Amino acid sequence: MSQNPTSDSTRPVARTRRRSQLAVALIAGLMVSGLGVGASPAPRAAASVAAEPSFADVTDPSSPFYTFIEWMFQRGISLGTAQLPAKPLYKPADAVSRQAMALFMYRLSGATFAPPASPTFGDVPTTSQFYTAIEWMASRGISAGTAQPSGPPLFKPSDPVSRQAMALFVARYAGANLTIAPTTPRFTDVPVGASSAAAIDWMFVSGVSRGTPQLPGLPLYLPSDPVSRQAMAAFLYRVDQLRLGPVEPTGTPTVIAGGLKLPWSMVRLATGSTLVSERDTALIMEVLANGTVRQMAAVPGVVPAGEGGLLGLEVVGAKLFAYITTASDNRIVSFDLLGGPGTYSLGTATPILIGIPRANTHNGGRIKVGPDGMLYATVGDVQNLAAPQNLDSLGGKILRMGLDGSVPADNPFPGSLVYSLGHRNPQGIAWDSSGQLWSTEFGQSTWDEFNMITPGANYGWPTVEGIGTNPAFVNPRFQWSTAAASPSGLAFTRDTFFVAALRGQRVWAVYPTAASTTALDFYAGQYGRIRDVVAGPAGTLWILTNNYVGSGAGTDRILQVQLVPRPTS
Ligand SMILES: [Ca+2]
Repeated sequence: MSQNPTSDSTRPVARTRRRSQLAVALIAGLMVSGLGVGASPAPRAAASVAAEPSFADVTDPSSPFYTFIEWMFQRGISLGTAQLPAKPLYKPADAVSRQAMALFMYRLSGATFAPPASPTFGDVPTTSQFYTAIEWMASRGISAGTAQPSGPPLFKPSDPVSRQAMALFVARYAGANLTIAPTTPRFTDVPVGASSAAAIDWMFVSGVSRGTPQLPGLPLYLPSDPVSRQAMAAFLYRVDQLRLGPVEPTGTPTVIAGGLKLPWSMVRLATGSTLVSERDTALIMEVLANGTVRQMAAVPGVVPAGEGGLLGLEVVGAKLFAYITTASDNRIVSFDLLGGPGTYSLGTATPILIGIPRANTHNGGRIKVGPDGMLYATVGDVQNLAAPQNLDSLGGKILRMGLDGSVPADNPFPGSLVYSLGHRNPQGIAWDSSGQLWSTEFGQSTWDEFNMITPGANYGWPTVEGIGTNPAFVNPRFQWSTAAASPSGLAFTRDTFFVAALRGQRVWAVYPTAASTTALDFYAGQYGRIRDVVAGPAGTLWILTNNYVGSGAGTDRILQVQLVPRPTS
């Protein structure tokens, strides 16, 4: 072990010393190059700097790591090695041991964790001073250790942490989707097929590490090198910033796939494939991880007309659900999802909910499974103004059902699929991190709505459009002019809602709080009409366009955009 974490483990964590209590000095424009961490955007949130250095061996405020190491101290993540009565030592150039890293990440998480009575790892007994932190790593799925032919896995607590292992640990900690392999190398020394390539790619796109510049050419990541304690400070600081609240799109989107015809909904699968519905062709297209698009299946029974056709898709395990317009109704059908990437196909259709009214417009059509495992569907008023306020009609509602179409016993109206009523044409639903459901809804000619959905609540249509004064109806938490929005798909990722705007031809980022809701628009007019948005790989956002006209090759695309923390004011 090349550093002494004893005091890191035994001294109390300074939980009360949070950044809000600290004198703030923003260190802007930090450039860290040639030191294994790499150039990165300047910190977006203010890092604090104490009146005098906290460590005896990190005293130069102009050092590229000074801010991050001070942050480690102020945040209570590392108090260094005690040198009483002198200041502690941080030992910035030392390698980080795996047990110290476990402790740092555990403290960063702010979690309180009760470790199991029996050890998970063969080399970390309950008597280890790092036992709680290392068991927390295991419980969070951040590290499963090294499997042994017999007996429990080994954690190897004294080993140094390699930069590639670090990438995997922090990406898992941050909740990055690591199932999709990168297709573009970011670093000279990390080929796309490399072990940990997805995690290292996430380090790049999230801005946690941009490697060591090698001009000209791609930077180096140095995956096998040990992580120094100063680099660890920078990594954890940036990871912490990623988790610090809302984000916004930045930069020019990249094209993931093209050739689509009026796509309506997309579902990203854990296998790396993405399934996309095309409204008028009634085809489900499979977008492979490398961007190749193949026709996966034609959904039977779809009769496209006006705004109806093959609309929402959802996948749960090996079941695919589709919201479709037929000759006689809108309905939700399920299929077995067969095969795998490149060979996906559908089994026989099983209708799980028939008789949803249909019309030329206002068909709703979004379906998603919620955190409660139930299937939710948005249904428009189907041009029948009596439907939204009539509990016996499925029109103008958000519905909640079991995966077989059954009525959950805890729905707000006994025996009814109705979850909320008084909607005009809701086409977007998403749940925030607390499990609260939100929805986007097309207004008639004045106000589009962003609603927080409460079971059994009435959202006012057709009596009220947008924010009104009738206490019988729940007001939207935000409203747009229909010219600026006409909102369809809704996604929630990284503490931020994203709204796909059709007529508005842009992506809205929405930030609701208890006190007020703000919204910012991005890419207005640049990519045409936007139908859907979903969380993309590595903390990105995917955007689905809706512009195809005519009978030639498809012109709609899936775009990927980076998300960065919103600037703090
Ligand atoms: Ca309303």
